[in-house]
Amino acid sequence: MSSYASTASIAQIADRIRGASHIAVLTHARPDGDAAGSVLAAVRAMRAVGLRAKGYFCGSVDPNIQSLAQSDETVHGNPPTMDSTIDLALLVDTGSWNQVEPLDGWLKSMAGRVVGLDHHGRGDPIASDRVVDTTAAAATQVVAELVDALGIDLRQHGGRYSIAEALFVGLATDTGWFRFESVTPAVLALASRLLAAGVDHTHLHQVLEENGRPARLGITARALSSVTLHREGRIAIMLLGESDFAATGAGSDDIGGIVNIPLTIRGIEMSCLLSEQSTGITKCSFRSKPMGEGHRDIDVNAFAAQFGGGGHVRAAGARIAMPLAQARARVESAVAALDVGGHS
Ligand SMILES: [Mn+2]
Repeated sequence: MSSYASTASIAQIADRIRGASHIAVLTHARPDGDAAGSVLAAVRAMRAVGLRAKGYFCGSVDPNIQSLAQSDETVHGNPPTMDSTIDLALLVDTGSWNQVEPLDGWLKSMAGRVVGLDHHGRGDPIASDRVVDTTAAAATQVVAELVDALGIDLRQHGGRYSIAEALFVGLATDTGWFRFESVTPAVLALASRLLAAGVDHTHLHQVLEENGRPARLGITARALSSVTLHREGRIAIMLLGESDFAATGAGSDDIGGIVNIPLTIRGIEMSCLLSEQSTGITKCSFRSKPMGEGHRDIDVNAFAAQFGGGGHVRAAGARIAMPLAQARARVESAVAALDVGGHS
């Protein structure tokens, strides 16, 4: 995992793409806004230069996110059926075998014919040629460089939505709609270009953030009523069991963002949401917030790594192959051992 870094330039990735004829664009299972936005922007850009390209999604896909794709832009399956004429795979927003598990056999069969664009600090050498830019707030920031290298206008459409809109979705969702520390002048400069290219940002916000099912209220209430505070109130843990999903009619697509709610409270610097996916698997989401000058903030990427997961300093996740009660015990003991409250 330590050698996960760029092995190629954007220009070299663009050359590999121009030299291919049929490209599969892949991302991590259960694609979020950045993963899906990266896939859709890349597919639209490749089609605009005359290549055959399609996005492949694995695991459950939030219907609001899926609604951003044209029907012929993506294939969904577990694993999806891969066309035998595909001669190059582009992997975006991940480089970890454990995030592409449904496709690992196929990806291994494509060894040497996989290129990657990512912004995560951890990963595996799945893509021999890859650009890993950990300073990018979103993978779509890296994909935007590829679109520019291919010489494609950001206003090119895949039907209802443009390349610019797909790039914006990744940039906005991975920065908490431009709130996180990862927001730099480069992020806002790209956002400015995207708005100038016609992005309807209030429409995209409505589609992605104001479009929940009523069951979301019930599952949110259950998550909040489960909160326990640890380490003198610095760390919140919330638990959702299978019975909570059954009682409220909610599914795993209905809980996005709930993990952030405890961070609205003064003094809480880390929030954990443990949700039982099915008997034997507990999905864990971890978030932290900056506590100001001189404070040694919690790195949830490092925290998640203890459970085989990862992500970013402020947002990470893991899947623990245990039922909720046992996963809770594992996370609570890791929380008890965490070095908190110090100064840098
Ligand atoms: Mn991302």
